[in-house]
Amino acid sequence: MSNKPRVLSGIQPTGESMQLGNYLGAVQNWVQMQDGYDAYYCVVDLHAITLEPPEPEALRQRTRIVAAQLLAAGLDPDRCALFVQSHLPEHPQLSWVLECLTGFGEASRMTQFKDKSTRAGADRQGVGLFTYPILQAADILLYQADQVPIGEDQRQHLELTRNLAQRFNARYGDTFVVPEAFIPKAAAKILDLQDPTAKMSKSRPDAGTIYLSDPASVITRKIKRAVTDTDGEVRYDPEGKPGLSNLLAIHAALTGASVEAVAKEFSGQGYGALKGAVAEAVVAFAEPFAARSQELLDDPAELDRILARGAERARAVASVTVADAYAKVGFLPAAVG
Ligand code: ATP
Ligand code: LTN
Repeated sequence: MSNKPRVLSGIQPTGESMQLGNYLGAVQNWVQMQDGYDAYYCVVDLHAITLEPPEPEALRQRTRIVAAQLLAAGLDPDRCALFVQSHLPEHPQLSWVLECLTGFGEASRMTQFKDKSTRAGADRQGVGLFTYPILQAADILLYQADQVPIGEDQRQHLELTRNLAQRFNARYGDTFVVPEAFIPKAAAKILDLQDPTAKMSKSRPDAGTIYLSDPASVITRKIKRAVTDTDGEVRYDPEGKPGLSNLLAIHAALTGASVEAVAKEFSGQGYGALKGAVAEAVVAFAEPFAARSQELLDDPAELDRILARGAERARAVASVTVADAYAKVGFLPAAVG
């Protein structure tokens, strides 16, 4: 067993591709953290049926697509456990116990639940959307994760996770590591290109979202049409100039530069020059990424083997945590024999 700190994170198999915000806000850090950490990464398919459930065949395909894209982004199955949430019954097993420790009001305060249920119409929503953050807490606590690389929109869910870990530990004795959010600086919230008051998301209109499977011409068009402002000055100012600052953040996150350095490089040039450079940087990443993803998808048997191996490694950790938590709660152990 490794004595490195643990990292766990998850991504939903919603949509036909990851969007740029997923990569810059979260997945880029997943890739980097494979080295210093004992790393567990999960395609959270149980979470993907909390809104309008997809067609079964589409869900299977999307799960493979996200897995292939994570590998194309740089996850290495020899250096991390990449697995599918539904392959481990331990996730809902722990989730149930945590649900019983969560206050109704506490769950009601989750802003993502409020946003998503408002968008879909509250009375059409299943209970799963409400309990979703508690399942997320189980995903994290099962692996005793020290760090959870996520975008800004997940901060509140991580806070709930920490509270549940502390509550369980206080009631039943030390059981769970209390995890910390690992949120990048400039790329924590990549904004919608058409509406820079909202985060880029798979569930928003296409024109403002860059899918990593978009062809080069589509990526370039979306960036050239990104909403900015009219004062013409290139300056990093997320409050006053959200659209322009978003473009600077995208460029910085892809090239490894700071937003200030990018702003300096383009100051005095028009927005057109910056947009051209951002489009070039995104295309330079997305083109080889899409080709590699497709190669991996062309061999679904190998992909499934990688996921089976990941699930096996995940189970070795998750089953120990569930057994410990269930014993502490007082569930009678099943007798052997
Ligand atoms: P949906 O739009 O369907 O709600 P999503 O695009 O937000 O999905 P998730 O699978 O829910 O994607 O998120 C995966 C990871 O990507 C999370 O850590 C999340 O915080 C991060 N993320 C998502 N959108 C952005 C964004 N616009 N900027 C930065 N990080 C993001
Ligand atoms: N709720 C997250 C996805 C998610 C997750 C996790 C992220 C589910 N389980 C565990 C980090 C750790 C979302 O909507 N982006």
